[in-house]
Amino acid sequence: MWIILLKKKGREDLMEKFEHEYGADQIQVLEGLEAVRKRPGMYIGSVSIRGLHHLVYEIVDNCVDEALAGYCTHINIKIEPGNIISVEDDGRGIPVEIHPKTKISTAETVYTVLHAGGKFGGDSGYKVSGGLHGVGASVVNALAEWTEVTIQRDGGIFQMKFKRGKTVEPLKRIGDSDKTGTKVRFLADSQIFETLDYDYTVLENRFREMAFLTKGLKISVEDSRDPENIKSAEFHFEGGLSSFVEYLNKNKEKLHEKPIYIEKDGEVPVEIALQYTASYNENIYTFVNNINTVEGGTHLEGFKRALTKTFNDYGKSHNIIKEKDNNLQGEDIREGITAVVSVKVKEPQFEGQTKTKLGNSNVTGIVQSMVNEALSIFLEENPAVAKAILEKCISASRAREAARKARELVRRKNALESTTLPGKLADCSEKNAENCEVYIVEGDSAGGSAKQGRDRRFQAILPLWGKMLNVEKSRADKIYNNDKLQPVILAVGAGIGSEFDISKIRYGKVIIMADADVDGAHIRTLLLTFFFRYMRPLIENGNVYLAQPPLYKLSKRGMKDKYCYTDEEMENTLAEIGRDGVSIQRYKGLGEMNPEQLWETTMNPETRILIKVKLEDAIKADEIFTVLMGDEISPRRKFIEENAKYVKNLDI
Ligand code: 28G
Repeated sequence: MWIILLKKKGREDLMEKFEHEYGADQIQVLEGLEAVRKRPGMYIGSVSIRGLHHLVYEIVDNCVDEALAGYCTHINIKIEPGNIISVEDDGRGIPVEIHPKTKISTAETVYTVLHAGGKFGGDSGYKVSGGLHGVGASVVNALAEWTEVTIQRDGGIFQMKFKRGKTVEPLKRIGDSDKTGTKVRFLADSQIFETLDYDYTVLENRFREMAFLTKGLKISVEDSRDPENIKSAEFHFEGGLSSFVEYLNKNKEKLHEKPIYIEKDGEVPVEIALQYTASYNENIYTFVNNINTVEGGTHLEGFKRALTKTFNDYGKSHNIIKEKDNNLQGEDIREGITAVVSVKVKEPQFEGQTKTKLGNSNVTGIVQSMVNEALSIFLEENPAVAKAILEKCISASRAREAARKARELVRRKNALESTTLPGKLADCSEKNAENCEVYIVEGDSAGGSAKQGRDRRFQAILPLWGKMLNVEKSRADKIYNNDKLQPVILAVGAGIGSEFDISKIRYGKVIIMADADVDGAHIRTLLLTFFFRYMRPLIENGNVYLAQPPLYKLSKRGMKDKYCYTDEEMENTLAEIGRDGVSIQRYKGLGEMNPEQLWETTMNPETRILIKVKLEDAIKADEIFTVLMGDEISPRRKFIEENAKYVKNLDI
C-alpha cells in the first residue's frame, strides 16, 4: 500500500508475529525506513556532504511548497552548535488529526511513512512541488539520529520526537498558540554520513537561489556553530527572476539597464528574465519546480527557438539585418546573454545522465510561443534596446564566420603537415586515451625536465611558454588563431566551443603543471578559464587536474630526502624528526627540480598528489572567472580582498 515490500525468505514466521503485535501497516513503515537507512544513496544521492546538504533541502522544500501554495511567507534556517539543523516556517502547520489510513496523526504519518506526501490526493492546495515531491520528510527522519517536530495550529502547540526514524514520542499537545507553522529540528546520523560538517556557503547559495525562484519569500539563515564567528544572511527578492539576473550580471557591462521579464501562468507556469551584457559568454540557467536542470531540456529548447526567431524577424522587418544577409544563428543571438528560465511542471520527466534534463515535450511549444509573443512586443516598444542587442548579434555572427575560416586554416595547415599534433608536444606511446595523460607545463626548462622525467608510455608533455591569451576578453576567432592555445586544442583533440566532442579527447587526464608562485597561479587561472569557457564538458567529466609540486625538500645526512607540499606538512615533519642537521630547500619553480625529482614528487602516479578540478557550482565559477579575468577593475580588487582565502582555494 505505502511501499514496495521485499520480504526476505525465511522471515515469514517472524513477520507474522510482528504483524500480530503491531499491525501490518506499522511493520511496513519500519521496513520502509529501514530500507532508506540501508541504501541512503537511493534516496539522497550519496552519504557525502552532498547527501548531508540534501537533508536540509528536503525539509526546506516542504516549506517552499507551503509558500507556493500561498500560506508561508518566511522560512528560518539555523545551523546550531553540534551541527543540529533547525527549520521553521509560518505556514498552516502540518495537520495534526488522526489519519484515516494509518490511525496515527497526519504529522506522524508524514514523518514515518515513505512516500507519504505523494499519496494524499489532489485537495492539498499544492499545484507542484520540488525535490522528492514533498515526500522527503520521512527520508530525513530515517537518516537522522533524532528529529523533533513542533507544529502550531488549531490553537495549540503540538510536538513529536523520533530516533533514527522510529517514533519515541507520538504527537501530543504541549501548549496553546494562536499562530500557525511548522518547526523541525534534527541531527543527521553520524552512523550514516561521512561528515556532519555542513558547508555554510553552499547552503547559503542554495537558499539565495530558492529565494530568487520564489518571488516575495523571505529566507533567513544563520550559522552559530562557532560562537566567535556567527554567519547569517537574509534573502527576500520582490523582483524574483529579474533580481536573479541582476545578481548574475552585477560585475558585467550591460547592454540595457533592466532585465526583460516574462511571466505567464496557466497549465505550465513559466517565468523568464533575461539581460544582455557586453561579454562573449552565454549564461542561461534553467529550473523545473525549483530544481536546476543543468542538462537543459524542452524548456530551454523552446526558449532558444523563440529567441532566434524573434530577433531574426525583428531584425529583418526593421532592416537591421539586410535582405542579402544570412539569418543570424542561435549562438550569435545568445552571445552575452544572461537568462533564467523557470517552469513549473506537474509531472516532470527528468532525463539525461544526471537526471537534470526536462523531457516533457509539450513544454517546448508552451515556452516558445509565450516568449515569441512577449519578446516581440518588448522589442517593438524598446527599439533602442533592440538595436543594441542586434548590433552585437551581428558582430558575433561576423566573428563566428572569421572563426570558421580560422578553424579551416588550422585544419588545412595540419593536413599539409600530415599530422594533427602540435610540434612542441612530446606524445606518449599508449593509444588508449583513458590511460593517457598530458601535462601542460609552463616554461621550456620545466618542460625539458618533464620530458626526461616522464613515463613516456602513458605521459605526454606539452610545454607552453610566453604570454597566454585571456579568453575572457576575446572571441572564438582570436582563440583559434592564438599560437598558445592552438597546441592545447590540438593536443586535447576534441575541438572547442559548441563543437567540442568529449568522446574524441586524446587523454583521460589533462594535467596543468605550473609553479607554486603568483605567475604559476596566473597561468593556471588562464588555462582554467579557457577550459571552463570553451571545453566545459572536460571539467564536468572530471578530466582536468592540477599537479601539485612540493614546496620544500628536507634533507638530513643518512636519511632519505623528504618532500613537503604545504608549510604545515613541513612544520609537522620538523617537529617529528627534529630540526637538528636538517637542511631545507624551498622550491620556487618546477625548473629547480631535476627530471628524477620531478618524476618522484609530481608525476609518479604512486607518489604524486593530483587535484581534480570540479564544477560544483557553475554560477559561482562564472562569477569568479568574470571578476578575475574580465575588464572591470574595481570588482576584481574588491573580490580578491574579500575572498583572499577563496581565491587561493579556487584551484582546489
Ligand atoms: C519547518 C520545516 C518543514 C509544512 C505543511 C502544511 C500542510 C501539509 C505541510 O500537509 C499533507 C496533504 C493533504 C492533508 C496542508 C496544512 C493542507 C492544510 C497542510 C514543513 C495532509 C501535509 N493544512 N507545512 N504539510 N496534507 N511545512 N516545513 O514541512 O491532506 S509540511
